[in-house]
Amino acid sequence: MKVLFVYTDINVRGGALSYQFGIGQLSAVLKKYGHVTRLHHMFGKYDVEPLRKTLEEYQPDIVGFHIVYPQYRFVKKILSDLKSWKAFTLAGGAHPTVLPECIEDMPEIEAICIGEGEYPLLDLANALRDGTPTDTIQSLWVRLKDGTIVRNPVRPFIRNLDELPFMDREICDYQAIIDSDFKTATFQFGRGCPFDCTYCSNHIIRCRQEGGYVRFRSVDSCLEEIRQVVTKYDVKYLYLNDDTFMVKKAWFQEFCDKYPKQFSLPILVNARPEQINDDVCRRLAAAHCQRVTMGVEHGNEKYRAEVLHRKMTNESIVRAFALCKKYGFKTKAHQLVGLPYETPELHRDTIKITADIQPDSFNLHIFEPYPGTYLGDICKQEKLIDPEREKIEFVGQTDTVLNMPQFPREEILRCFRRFAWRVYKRESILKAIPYYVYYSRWGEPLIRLLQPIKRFVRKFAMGV
Ligand code: B12
Ligand code: SF4
Repeated sequence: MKVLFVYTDINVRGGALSYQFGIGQLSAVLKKYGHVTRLHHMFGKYDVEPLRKTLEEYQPDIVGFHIVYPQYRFVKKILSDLKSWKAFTLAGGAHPTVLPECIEDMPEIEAICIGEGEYPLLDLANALRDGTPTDTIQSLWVRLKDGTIVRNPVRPFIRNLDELPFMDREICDYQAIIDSDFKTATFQFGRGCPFDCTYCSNHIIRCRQEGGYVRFRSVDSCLEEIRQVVTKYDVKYLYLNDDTFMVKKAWFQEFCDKYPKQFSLPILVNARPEQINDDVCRRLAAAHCQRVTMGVEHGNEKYRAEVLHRKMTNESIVRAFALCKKYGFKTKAHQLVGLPYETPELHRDTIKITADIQPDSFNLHIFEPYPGTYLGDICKQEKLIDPEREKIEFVGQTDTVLNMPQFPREEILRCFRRFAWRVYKRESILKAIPYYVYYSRWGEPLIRLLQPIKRFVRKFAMGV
């Protein structure tokens, strides 16, 4: 069977191309069992014409959309703009997993996949090839001809990730993706996260399937995947994009022991501040770690614990960043503003903690409520979402859809734009200025304009 994946990446901040691990994994499984795959990546601005051409030329048997909530509106637009769909059309990804009822709003779609899609999609491709029923496949909700929806049970999480082939990176121009992010290849060695942050979808995704959610490939298999990627592509950095790289201690230790014996490329990792200690840093240093990214998200301890369910002290955050710096790692922080119940006074605590930790770089996001998540549902119940603003298209996480009298939109935008200045002005004016421009209203167009020299801009602003 010929399968076409559609990955929409529209109005995403920063201008770097991205590799969708889910599609890479699905494609590898399909190919292993004799099916043929192709990817259509709609990047930047919405334009359906190239996809129309691909459909005419490729004539797929199956079209599979990957959907995250911020991209959902574009997928719906594609479905209605292209009207008649000859192929079996389905969707999977975080949004259909969290909110499978979205199938009701996509009449052109024949099925949605809840949770991991490797085996459901393989079963579907095999069933279409063999002419067997497609409406009894586990993990798929399937729309019948009369419009009724069959809700099949969802299969458990895949227990052993090593049984999956390595992700298919040939489905896209993978070298272009590496080049667009400063020669960085990304890897996802595990799945799942044990924490319950209320703004994130993990706490729902975890409940959709039975079995253990947090899993990793074996270290040897990860090293083999790295070897294949660095042999084939021109790579300078490896970004190990797992939500929580250090969550399984024994795995983490084995990786840090074995990696430097085989590779010398710097690695970039994600962590939670409470996971950082001397032992972890020593191991990371041995494994050529160059940067540690940590979510701080909010600077007010009580607010962070009660509203975001991130129960860590400010002291542990400050200590974690200081320790990383001591070991010579670059640090990056993720922060949020414009959250439910937040006030400008509470946001000042986020400025304060970021100024205290002085990360080499940071990402400040304006909170976006994802339906079905704990915080997304609170926004809905408390009618915080402005229906008019929800219709507007804007670059992700640079504006708000919330209408909160205690923290009006204009104030959220002001906080967003001035954050970098407030954080860096005392320590480094040279850093404060480019960041200030980046977070200003001209930041996004300027980034696109500066694409050819962005490596130098980054070196100047972040020192990496
Ligand atoms: C790595 C990652 C990224 C990377 C990689 C890009 C990508 N799209 O994967 C980067 C940093 C670029 C990124 C960007 C964004 N991300 Co992100 N990301 C993740 C993360 C941490 C892991 C995803 C992953 O790779 N998992 C492993 C792979 C194997 O699983 P998977 O992608 O889910 O795919 C499996 C199933 O979903 C299913 N499946 C997926 N697609 C399809 C299609 C078909 C046809 C079928 C049958 C099945 C199927 O089968 C796959 C294999 O089992 C998740 C958190 C999480 N736990 O999911 C957030 C997450 C997916 N991201 C999220 C968001 C919002 C974004 C951004 C919009 C952020 C922004 N504002 O810029 C962008 C959107 C980019 C885009 N166009 O999709 C949200 C989605 C929320 C939601 N409810 O929809 C998540 C869940 C995190 C969160 N905060 O809740 N992201
Ligand atoms: S630690 Fe990160 S990935 Fe895990 S639940 Fe929190 S925000 Fe989501």
